[in-house]
Amino acid sequence: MAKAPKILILNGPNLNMLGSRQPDVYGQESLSDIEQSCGRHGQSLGMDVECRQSNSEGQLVDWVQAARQSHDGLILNPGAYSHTSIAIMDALLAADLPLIEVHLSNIHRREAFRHHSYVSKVADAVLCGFGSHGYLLALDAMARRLNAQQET
Ligand code: CA2
Repeated sequence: MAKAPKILILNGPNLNMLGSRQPDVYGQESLSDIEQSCGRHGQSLGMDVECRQSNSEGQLVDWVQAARQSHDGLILNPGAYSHTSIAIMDALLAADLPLIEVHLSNIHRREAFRHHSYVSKVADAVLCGFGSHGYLLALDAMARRLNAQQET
């Protein structure tokens, strides 16, 4: 039997506060609720899901760099760093892993400064506006992508 693909889900700054404030924008669930659903959903798809969160840009860069050796795919909600971080974009380019960017909110319906994402420039796909369900959709898409890769 083939080994379960390892997927790293990274969440950026302030996403540790989910569920505590702005539920109208980001939903009622805590990050821990979302991470548990992702673990269960990943398992149902035959994938091994690991979740981490950091408020620090450098920490996210370090994790992306290391993921090249340890993981088969990345799902990333870079939070506000989406709109500012060339460093995270460069790390993602170097990691060269299947990458899906997720945003809870529809960033295109919000302030103009949220409309541009450096991460979208290097992501294979972008999901936004689905709330926490976006992470599960990203896992579905990642499973499909990795299965297709295995068949070639
Ligand atoms: O919609 C998303 O997922 C965002 O990545 C969330 C970021 C925002 O800067 C991006 O433009 C879009 C902000 C996350 C802040 O999360 C909070 C959660 C609860 C209370 C306060 C902030």
